[in-house]
Amino acid sequence: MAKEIENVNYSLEKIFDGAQDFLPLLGTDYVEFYVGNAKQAAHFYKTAFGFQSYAYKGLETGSKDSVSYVLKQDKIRLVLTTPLNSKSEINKHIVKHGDGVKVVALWVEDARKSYEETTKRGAKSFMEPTVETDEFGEVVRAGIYTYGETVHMFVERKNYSGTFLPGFVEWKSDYNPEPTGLKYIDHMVGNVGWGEMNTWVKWYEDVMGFVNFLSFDDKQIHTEYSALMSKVMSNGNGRIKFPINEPAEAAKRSQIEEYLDFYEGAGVQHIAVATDDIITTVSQLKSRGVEFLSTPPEAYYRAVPGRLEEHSHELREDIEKLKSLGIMIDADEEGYLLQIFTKPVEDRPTLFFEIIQRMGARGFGAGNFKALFESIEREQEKRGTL
Ligand code: TYF
Ligand code: FE
Repeated sequence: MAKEIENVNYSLEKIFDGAQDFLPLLGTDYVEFYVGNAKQAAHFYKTAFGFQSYAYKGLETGSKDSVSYVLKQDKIRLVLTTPLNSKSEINKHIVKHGDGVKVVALWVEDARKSYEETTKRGAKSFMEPTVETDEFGEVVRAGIYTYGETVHMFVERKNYSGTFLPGFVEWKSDYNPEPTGLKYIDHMVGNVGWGEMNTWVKWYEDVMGFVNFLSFDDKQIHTEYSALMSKVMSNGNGRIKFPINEPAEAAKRSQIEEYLDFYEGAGVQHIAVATDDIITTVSQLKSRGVEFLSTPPEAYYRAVPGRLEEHSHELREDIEKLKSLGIMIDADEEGYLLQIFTKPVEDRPTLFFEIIQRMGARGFGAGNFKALFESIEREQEKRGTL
Protein backbone atom coordinates (compact mmCIF):
# COMPACT_ATOMS: atom_id res chain seq x y z
CA MET A 1 0.00 0.00 0.00
CA ALA A 2 1.47 3.33 -1.01
CA LYS A 3 3.09 5.23 1.81
CA GLU A 4 1.61 8.55 0.70
CA ILE A 5 -1.93 7.33 1.36
CA GLU A 6 -2.68 8.07 4.96
CA ASN A 7 -5.76 8.57 7.11
CA VAL A 8 -7.35 5.58 5.42
CA ASN A 9 -9.66 4.00 7.92
CA TYR A 10 -10.08 0.29 7.48
CA SER A 11 -12.24 -0.51 10.50
CA LEU A 12 -15.03 -1.07 8.00
CA GLU A 13 -17.51 -2.86 10.25
CA LYS A 14 -17.51 0.08 12.62
CA ILE A 15 -18.13 2.43 9.72
CA PHE A 16 -20.85 0.33 8.12
CA ASP A 17 -22.59 0.25 11.50
CA GLY A 18 -22.96 3.99 11.11
CA ALA A 19 -25.06 3.48 7.98
CA GLN A 20 -28.81 3.92 8.27
CA ASP A 21 -31.11 1.00 7.59
CA PHE A 22 -34.16 2.91 6.33
CA LEU A 23 -33.04 1.82 2.84
CA PRO A 24 -31.95 -1.83 2.90
CA LEU A 25 -30.37 -2.70 -0.47
CA LEU A 26 -30.03 -6.28 -1.67
CA GLY A 27 -27.64 -5.50 -4.54
CA THR A 28 -27.36 -3.91 -7.96
CA ASP A 29 -30.37 -4.95 -10.05
CA TYR A 30 -29.38 -3.66 -13.49
CA VAL A 31 -27.54 -0.83 -15.23
CA GLU A 32 -29.35 0.86 -18.12
CA PHE A 33 -27.50 2.72 -20.85
CA TYR A 34 -29.16 5.15 -23.24
CA VAL A 35 -27.44 4.60 -26.57
CA GLY A 36 -27.78 5.70 -30.21
CA ASN A 37 -28.02 2.19 -31.60
CA ALA A 38 -28.88 -0.50 -29.05
CA LYS A 39 -28.76 -3.31 -31.60
CA GLN A 40 -25.11 -2.61 -32.39
CA ALA A 41 -24.20 -1.89 -28.75
CA ALA A 42 -25.68 -5.26 -27.75
CA HIS A 43 -23.50 -6.96 -30.36
CA PHE A 44 -20.43 -5.20 -28.90
CA TYR A 45 -21.16 -6.23 -25.30
CA LYS A 46 -21.80 -9.82 -26.41
CA THR A 47 -18.82 -10.14 -28.72
CA ALA A 48 -16.24 -8.12 -26.81
CA PHE A 49 -17.28 -8.55 -23.15
CA GLY A 50 -18.97 -11.96 -23.33
CA PHE A 51 -22.44 -10.95 -22.17
CA GLN A 52 -25.30 -13.32 -23.00
CA SER A 53 -28.63 -12.49 -24.67
CA TYR A 54 -31.28 -12.35 -21.94
CA ALA A 55 -34.41 -10.26 -22.63
CA TYR A 56 -35.82 -7.89 -25.23
CA LYS A 57 -38.55 -5.36 -25.86
CA GLY A 58 -39.19 -3.50 -29.08
CA LEU A 59 -41.65 -3.03 -31.93
CA GLU A 60 -42.30 -6.80 -32.08
CA THR A 61 -43.41 -6.83 -28.44
CA GLY A 62 -45.55 -3.68 -28.64
CA SER A 63 -42.94 -1.17 -27.44
CA LYS A 64 -43.49 1.71 -29.89
CA ASP A 65 -41.12 4.40 -28.60
CA SER A 66 -38.00 2.56 -27.58
CA VAL A 67 -36.12 -0.71 -27.91
CA SER A 68 -34.21 -2.39 -25.07
CA TYR A 69 -31.83 -5.34 -25.14
CA VAL A 70 -30.99 -6.95 -21.79
CA LEU A 71 -27.67 -8.76 -21.49
CA LYS A 72 -26.49 -10.92 -18.63
CA GLN A 73 -23.20 -12.31 -17.37
CA ASP A 74 -23.31 -14.07 -13.99
CA LYS A 75 -24.93 -11.49 -11.65
CA ILE A 76 -24.53 -8.51 -14.01
CA ARG A 77 -27.47 -7.26 -16.07
CA LEU A 78 -27.00 -4.50 -18.63
CA VAL A 79 -29.95 -2.87 -20.40
CA LEU A 80 -29.24 -1.08 -23.68
CA THR A 81 -32.03 1.28 -24.67
CA THR A 82 -32.46 3.34 -27.82
CA PRO A 83 -35.30 5.66 -28.85
CA LEU A 84 -37.39 5.06 -31.99
CA ASN A 85 -38.23 8.69 -32.70
CA SER A 86 -36.80 12.18 -32.29
CA LYS A 87 -39.34 13.33 -29.69
CA SER A 88 -38.34 10.81 -27.06
CA GLU A 89 -36.78 12.03 -23.79
CA ILE A 90 -34.19 9.33 -24.35
CA ASN A 91 -33.12 11.12 -27.48
CA LYS A 92 -32.53 14.38 -25.62
CA HIS A 93 -30.33 12.49 -23.19
CA ILE A 94 -28.26 11.04 -26.02
CA VAL A 95 -27.97 14.36 -27.86
CA LYS A 96 -26.56 15.97 -24.71
CA HIS A 97 -24.46 13.21 -23.17
CA GLY A 98 -23.73 10.75 -25.95
CA ASP A 99 -24.06 7.08 -25.04
CA GLY A 100 -23.95 6.67 -21.27
CA VAL A 101 -25.45 5.28 -18.10
CA LYS A 102 -28.93 6.56 -17.32
CA VAL A 103 -30.09 4.17 -14.60
CA VAL A 104 -28.25 2.45 -11.76
CA ALA A 105 -31.03 0.16 -10.53
CA LEU A 106 -30.98 -1.13 -6.97
CA TRP A 107 -32.69 -4.33 -5.86
CA VAL A 108 -34.91 -3.72 -2.82
CA GLU A 109 -37.51 -5.56 -0.72
CA ASP A 110 -39.95 -2.66 -0.86
CA ALA A 111 -39.81 -0.13 -3.71
CA ARG A 112 -42.64 2.04 -2.37
CA LYS A 113 -40.95 2.44 1.00
CA SER A 114 -37.57 3.09 -0.65
CA TYR A 115 -39.15 5.87 -2.69
CA GLU A 116 -40.98 7.34 0.29
CA GLU A 117 -37.95 7.31 2.61
CA THR A 118 -35.63 8.89 0.03
CA THR A 119 -38.00 11.52 -1.37
CA LYS A 120 -38.97 12.60 2.14
CA ARG A 121 -35.24 13.15 2.79
CA GLY A 122 -34.99 15.38 -0.27
CA ALA A 123 -34.52 13.13 -3.30
CA LYS A 124 -35.96 14.47 -6.55
CA SER A 125 -38.48 12.10 -8.11
CA PHE A 126 -37.86 10.48 -11.50
CA MET A 127 -40.70 7.93 -11.43
CA GLU A 128 -43.40 7.39 -8.80
CA PRO A 129 -43.93 3.82 -7.59
CA THR A 130 -45.26 1.91 -10.58
CA VAL A 131 -46.60 -1.65 -10.65
CA GLU A 132 -46.02 -3.68 -13.82
CA THR A 133 -47.61 -7.10 -14.25
CA ASP A 134 -47.66 -10.05 -16.62
CA GLU A 135 -48.37 -13.77 -16.33
CA PHE A 136 -45.26 -14.19 -14.13
CA GLY A 137 -46.38 -11.80 -11.42
CA GLU A 138 -45.60 -8.18 -10.61
CA VAL A 139 -42.64 -5.88 -10.27
CA VAL A 140 -42.78 -2.55 -8.45
CA ARG A 141 -40.32 0.12 -9.54
CA ALA A 142 -39.74 3.72 -8.43
CA GLY A 143 -36.94 6.12 -9.35
CA ILE A 144 -35.09 9.12 -7.95
CA TYR A 145 -32.48 11.39 -9.48
CA THR A 146 -28.89 11.37 -8.26
CA TYR A 147 -26.02 13.45 -9.75
CA GLY A 148 -26.56 14.98 -13.20
CA GLU A 149 -29.40 13.28 -15.06
CA THR A 150 -28.51 9.89 -13.61
CA VAL A 151 -31.23 7.91 -11.85
CA HIS A 152 -31.45 5.30 -9.09
CA MET A 153 -34.36 2.97 -9.77
CA PHE A 154 -35.61 0.84 -6.88
CA VAL A 155 -36.70 -2.58 -8.11
CA GLU A 156 -38.90 -4.86 -6.02
CA ARG A 157 -39.22 -8.28 -7.64
CA LYS A 158 -40.20 -10.57 -4.76
CA ASN A 159 -43.54 -11.37 -6.42
CA TYR A 160 -42.08 -11.98 -9.87
CA SER A 161 -40.81 -15.14 -11.56
CA GLY A 162 -40.40 -13.89 -15.14
CA THR A 163 -37.09 -13.40 -16.97
CA PHE A 164 -36.49 -9.69 -16.42
CA LEU A 165 -39.41 -7.27 -16.17
CA PRO A 166 -42.99 -7.31 -17.44
CA GLY A 167 -42.98 -5.98 -21.01
CA PHE A 168 -39.87 -7.94 -21.92
CA VAL A 169 -39.71 -11.29 -23.66
CA GLU A 170 -36.95 -13.82 -23.29
CA TRP A 171 -34.29 -13.15 -25.90
CA LYS A 172 -32.88 -16.29 -27.50
CA SER A 173 -30.11 -15.80 -30.02
CA ASP A 174 -28.16 -18.09 -32.31
CA TYR A 175 -25.08 -15.98 -31.62
CA ASN A 176 -23.72 -16.73 -28.15
CA PRO A 177 -20.05 -15.88 -27.60
CA GLU A 178 -18.51 -17.40 -24.46
CA PRO A 179 -18.56 -15.38 -21.20
CA THR A 180 -15.25 -13.78 -20.17
CA GLY A 181 -15.55 -14.44 -16.43
CA LEU A 182 -17.21 -11.19 -15.34
CA LYS A 183 -19.12 -11.90 -12.11
CA TYR A 184 -20.73 -8.89 -10.46
CA ILE A 185 -20.49 -5.11 -10.22
CA ASP A 186 -17.97 -4.18 -7.55
CA HIS A 187 -18.52 -0.42 -7.65
CA MET A 188 -19.75 2.37 -9.92
CA VAL A 189 -18.09 5.76 -9.90
CA GLY A 190 -19.69 9.17 -10.47
CA ASN A 191 -17.92 12.30 -11.69
CA VAL A 192 -19.41 15.55 -10.39
CA GLY A 193 -18.56 19.21 -10.98
CA TRP A 194 -16.06 21.49 -9.25
CA GLY A 195 -16.81 21.77 -5.54
CA GLU A 196 -19.78 19.38 -5.72
CA MET A 197 -18.24 16.22 -4.28
CA ASN A 198 -19.19 17.01 -0.70
CA THR A 199 -22.71 17.98 -1.74
CA TRP A 200 -23.17 14.50 -3.19
CA VAL A 201 -21.40 12.82 -0.26
CA LYS A 202 -23.94 14.51 2.00
CA TRP A 203 -26.77 13.53 -0.36
CA TYR A 204 -25.78 9.83 -0.15
CA GLU A 205 -25.54 10.15 3.63
CA ASP A 206 -28.80 12.02 4.18
CA VAL A 207 -31.01 10.63 1.42
CA MET A 208 -29.71 7.06 1.07
CA GLY A 209 -28.27 6.46 4.58
CA PHE A 210 -24.82 5.65 3.12
CA VAL A 211 -21.49 6.20 4.88
CA ASN A 212 -18.25 7.68 3.58
CA PHE A 213 -15.74 4.90 4.13
CA LEU A 214 -12.67 6.07 2.20
CA SER A 215 -11.46 9.51 1.13
CA PHE A 216 -8.63 10.59 -1.13
CA ASP A 217 -7.74 14.26 -1.45
CA ASP A 218 -5.83 16.04 -4.19
CA LYS A 219 -2.58 15.75 -2.25
CA GLN A 220 -2.98 11.99 -2.48
CA ILE A 221 -4.43 11.74 -5.98
CA HIS A 222 -2.25 13.69 -8.33
CA THR A 223 0.38 13.38 -11.00
CA GLU A 224 2.84 15.97 -12.19
CA TYR A 225 0.00 17.56 -14.17
CA SER A 226 -3.43 16.89 -12.75
CA ALA A 227 -5.33 16.18 -9.59
CA LEU A 228 -8.69 14.98 -8.34
CA MET A 229 -10.50 14.20 -5.12
CA SER A 230 -12.54 11.11 -4.41
CA LYS A 231 -14.79 9.86 -1.61
CA VAL A 232 -16.21 6.34 -1.51
CA MET A 233 -19.81 6.01 -0.31
CA SER A 234 -21.15 2.64 0.82
CA ASN A 235 -24.45 1.29 2.01
CA GLY A 236 -24.65 -0.56 5.34
CA ASN A 237 -23.97 -4.09 4.10
CA GLY A 238 -21.10 -2.93 1.87
CA ARG A 239 -22.66 -4.43 -1.26
CA ILE A 240 -23.19 -1.07 -2.94
CA LYS A 241 -20.18 1.20 -3.29
CA PHE A 242 -20.28 4.51 -5.12
CA PRO A 243 -17.07 6.55 -5.22
CA ILE A 244 -17.63 10.20 -6.17
CA ASN A 245 -14.89 12.20 -7.92
CA GLU A 246 -14.45 15.90 -8.50
CA PRO A 247 -11.66 17.66 -10.39
CA ALA A 248 -9.00 19.59 -8.45
CA GLU A 249 -6.88 22.57 -9.43
CA ALA A 250 -3.62 21.57 -11.13
CA ALA A 251 -1.25 22.52 -13.94
CA LYS A 252 -3.29 20.77 -16.64
CA ARG A 253 -6.82 19.59 -17.29
CA SER A 254 -7.81 16.75 -15.00
CA GLN A 255 -9.44 13.64 -16.51
CA ILE A 256 -12.54 14.50 -14.45
CA GLU A 257 -12.79 17.86 -16.15
CA GLU A 258 -12.37 16.19 -19.53
CA TYR A 259 -15.25 13.85 -18.66
CA LEU A 260 -17.51 16.69 -17.50
CA ASP A 261 -16.80 18.64 -20.69
CA PHE A 262 -17.59 15.72 -22.99
CA TYR A 263 -20.51 14.28 -21.02
CA GLU A 264 -21.79 17.85 -20.58
CA GLY A 265 -22.38 17.34 -16.91
CA ALA A 266 -22.09 14.89 -14.05
CA GLY A 267 -22.51 11.18 -14.72
CA VAL A 268 -21.20 7.66 -14.32
CA GLN A 269 -17.47 7.56 -15.06
CA HIS A 270 -16.65 3.89 -14.66
CA ILE A 271 -18.20 0.55 -13.86
CA ALA A 272 -15.90 -1.84 -12.00
CA VAL A 273 -16.69 -5.50 -12.61
CA ALA A 274 -15.26 -8.31 -10.56
CA THR A 275 -13.68 -11.49 -11.85
CA ASP A 276 -11.98 -14.26 -9.89
CA ASP A 277 -9.42 -14.89 -12.63
CA ILE A 278 -8.28 -11.57 -14.02
CA ILE A 279 -5.52 -13.09 -16.16
CA THR A 280 -7.97 -15.25 -18.13
CA THR A 281 -10.63 -12.50 -18.23
CA VAL A 282 -8.26 -9.81 -19.50
CA SER A 283 -6.60 -12.18 -22.01
CA GLN A 284 -10.09 -12.98 -23.35
CA LEU A 285 -11.20 -9.35 -23.46
CA LYS A 286 -8.03 -8.33 -25.30
CA SER A 287 -8.38 -11.09 -27.86
CA ARG A 288 -11.95 -9.91 -28.50
CA GLY A 289 -10.92 -6.33 -29.16
CA VAL A 290 -11.48 -4.56 -25.82
CA GLU A 291 -8.93 -1.74 -25.61
CA PHE A 292 -7.11 -1.13 -22.33
CA LEU A 293 -5.05 1.82 -21.13
CA SER A 294 -1.35 1.53 -21.86
CA THR A 295 0.80 -0.62 -19.60
CA PRO A 296 2.46 1.05 -16.60
CA PRO A 297 6.22 1.54 -17.04
CA GLU A 298 8.88 -1.00 -16.04
CA ALA A 299 9.61 0.97 -12.84
CA TYR A 300 6.01 0.42 -11.68
CA TYR A 301 6.45 -3.37 -11.72
CA ARG A 302 9.88 -3.17 -10.08
CA ALA A 303 8.23 -1.34 -7.17
CA VAL A 304 5.44 -3.90 -6.72
CA PRO A 305 7.13 -6.33 -4.27
CA GLY A 306 8.02 -3.40 -1.98
CA ARG A 307 4.48 -2.05 -2.16
CA LEU A 308 2.90 -5.40 -1.35
CA GLU A 309 4.96 -5.67 1.84
CA GLU A 310 3.66 -8.58 3.93
CA HIS A 311 1.27 -9.60 1.15
CA SER A 312 4.12 -10.18 -1.28
CA HIS A 313 4.28 -13.91 -0.55
CA GLU A 314 0.48 -14.20 -0.96
CA LEU A 315 0.58 -13.13 -4.62
CA ARG A 316 -0.64 -16.21 -6.50
CA GLU A 317 -0.26 -14.71 -9.94
CA ASP A 318 2.95 -14.51 -11.92
CA ILE A 319 4.16 -10.88 -11.91
CA GLU A 320 5.60 -11.28 -15.42
CA LYS A 321 2.18 -12.42 -16.68
CA LEU A 322 0.44 -9.50 -14.95
CA LYS A 323 3.02 -7.14 -16.43
CA SER A 324 2.60 -8.51 -19.95
CA LEU A 325 -1.15 -7.82 -19.71
CA GLY A 326 -0.70 -4.42 -18.01
CA ILE A 327 -2.61 -5.50 -14.88
CA MET A 328 -1.86 -3.39 -11.78
CA ILE A 329 -1.36 -4.67 -8.24
CA ASP A 330 -2.06 -2.99 -4.90
CA ALA A 331 -2.47 -4.13 -1.31
CA ASP A 332 -3.94 -2.92 1.96
CA GLU A 333 -4.08 -4.35 5.47
CA GLU A 334 -6.46 -7.11 4.46
CA GLY A 335 -4.95 -8.44 1.27
CA TYR A 336 -4.18 -7.48 -2.31
CA LEU A 337 -6.13 -6.60 -5.44
CA LEU A 338 -5.50 -6.71 -9.17
CA GLN A 339 -7.07 -4.16 -11.51
CA ILE A 340 -6.95 -2.80 -15.04
CA PHE A 341 -8.91 -0.11 -16.89
CA THR A 342 -10.32 -0.01 -20.41
CA LYS A 343 -10.17 3.01 -22.66
CA PRO A 344 -13.52 4.82 -22.95
CA VAL A 345 -16.04 2.54 -24.67
CA GLU A 346 -17.57 5.28 -26.81
CA ASP A 347 -16.10 8.09 -28.95
CA ARG A 348 -16.61 10.78 -26.34
CA PRO A 349 -13.94 10.23 -23.64
CA THR A 350 -16.54 9.43 -20.98
CA LEU A 351 -17.55 6.00 -19.64
CA PHE A 352 -14.97 3.21 -19.21
CA PHE A 353 -14.77 -0.14 -17.41
CA GLU A 354 -12.50 -1.45 -14.67
CA ILE A 355 -11.80 -5.16 -14.25
CA ILE A 356 -10.96 -6.02 -10.64
CA GLN A 357 -9.97 -9.16 -8.76
CA ARG A 358 -10.03 -8.77 -4.98
CA MET A 359 -7.79 -11.07 -2.98
CA GLY A 360 -8.87 -9.79 0.42
CA ALA A 361 -8.25 -6.09 -0.16
CA ARG A 362 -11.25 -3.81 0.25
CA GLY A 363 -9.60 -0.62 -0.98
CA PHE A 364 -9.69 0.89 -4.47
CA GLY A 365 -6.07 0.58 -5.56
CA ALA A 366 -4.80 3.86 -4.13
CA GLY A 367 -1.23 2.65 -4.63
CA ASN A 368 -1.99 2.45 -8.38
CA PHE A 369 -3.55 5.88 -8.75
CA LYS A 370 -0.37 7.59 -9.93
CA ALA A 371 0.45 4.98 -12.60
CA LEU A 372 -3.20 4.85 -13.66
CA PHE A 373 -3.59 8.59 -14.00
CA GLU A 374 -0.36 8.82 -15.95
CA SER A 375 -1.75 6.22 -18.40
CA ILE A 376 -4.96 8.25 -18.69
CA GLU A 377 -2.89 11.38 -19.32
CA ARG A 378 -1.06 9.63 -22.15
CA GLU A 379 -4.49 9.15 -23.77
CA GLN A 380 -5.51 12.76 -23.02
CA GLU A 381 -2.27 13.89 -24.66
CA LYS A 382 -3.21 12.01 -27.87
CA ARG A 383 -6.69 13.56 -27.79
CA GLY A 384 -5.28 17.04 -27.22
CA THR A 385 -7.42 17.35 -24.09
CA LEU A 386 -4.72 17.51 -21.39
O1 TYF B 1 -12.77 3.57 -8.27
C1 TYF B 1 -11.69 3.96 -7.94
O2 TYF B 1 -11.55 4.74 -7.00
C2 TYF B 1 -10.46 3.39 -8.64
C3 TYF B 1 -9.49 4.42 -9.08
O3 TYF B 1 -10.82 8.84 -12.15
C4 TYF B 1 -9.93 5.53 -9.91
O4 TYF B 1 -10.87 2.61 -9.70
C5 TYF B 1 -10.24 6.72 -9.30
C6 TYF B 1 -10.54 7.84 -10.06
C7 TYF B 1 -10.55 7.74 -11.44
C8 TYF B 1 -10.28 6.54 -12.07
C9 TYF B 1 -10.00 5.44 -11.28
FE1 FE C 1 -12.76 1.94 -9.61
